[in-house]
Amino acid sequence: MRHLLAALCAAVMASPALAFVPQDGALGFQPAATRIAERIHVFHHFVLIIIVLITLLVLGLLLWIIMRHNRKANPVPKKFSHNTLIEVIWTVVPALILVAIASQSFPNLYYQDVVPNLQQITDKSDKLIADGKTAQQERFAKDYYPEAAEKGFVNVKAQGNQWNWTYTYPDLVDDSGYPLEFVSNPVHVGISADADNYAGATGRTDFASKPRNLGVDYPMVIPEDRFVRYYTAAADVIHSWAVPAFGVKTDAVPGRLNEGWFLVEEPGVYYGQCSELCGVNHAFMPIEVRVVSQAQFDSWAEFMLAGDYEAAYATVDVFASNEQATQFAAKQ
Ligand SMILES: [Cu+2]
Repeated sequence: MRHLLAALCAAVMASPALAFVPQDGALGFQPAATRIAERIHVFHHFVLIIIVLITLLVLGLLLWIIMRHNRKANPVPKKFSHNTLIEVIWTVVPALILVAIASQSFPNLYYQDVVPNLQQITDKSDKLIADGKTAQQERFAKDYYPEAAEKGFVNVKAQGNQWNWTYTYPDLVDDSGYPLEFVSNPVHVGISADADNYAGATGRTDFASKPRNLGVDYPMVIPEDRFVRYYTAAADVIHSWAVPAFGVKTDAVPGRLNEGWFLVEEPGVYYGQCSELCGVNHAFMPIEVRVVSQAQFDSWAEFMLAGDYEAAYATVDVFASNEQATQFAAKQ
């Protein structure tokens, strides 16, 4: 038993990366890797409870009417058509339910939609600490990460193309002043055997091990514990940049720049897909995001700017877990 445990530990320690991918036969969401996704999951569970209760109530009413008010059980029906009390109830109660749902939904919408003002976060956190409001500060920090706010944004633009993504890092510029920009291509298009063919052309050995129709050759890379402000744009038709574990999905519209934000605490490989029907290869423009330590991110950026994509990829191939809890589902 001890040997088995040791072997298991070794296998876990040696695993190159935590991968957040859809599981065969799984139910529910992928684990939440951001506070945005956590809040979406909590809201989902809240609404699910309401839906179940309403469905049970309607089912109960139906059964009651079928049993008690059929022709056999109730041969002489009463002939009234109005009941003020019941009409007030079935108007007011649904309205209150909607108000309850909105009260949970609107703060979440605002939270994910509005890119936070980092200076305000730092100021507010400092003020709460200065005022001795520790509990309040902790609650605030859970949503707004004051420590990360001090480090500023990492900016990334994701441009949808028929059918791949171009990632641009406007803050990472080479000696000539050009920002880091590269194309992220799928390693499978359709059947999985394609990966081997594609790998043969590039000399890469890891393509076949990537999850089918989710892996890319050069992923988007971001540092852990940093506010990421992402922009979406499109070169041709409408695409949508979406990563389920981040709780993020933003349309990429030609001629328009959309924006959003997220912050990931747990290093790992996170997968998503284009989520707006964009043409014949819509199913084959996957999104792969690697969240790594700041040091790894910096050396990745250096290699990418120097044009050595393979060396850059090697720096983000393996990384350690921060053991950050992800909510509501088991990690792979
Ligand atoms: Cu697309």
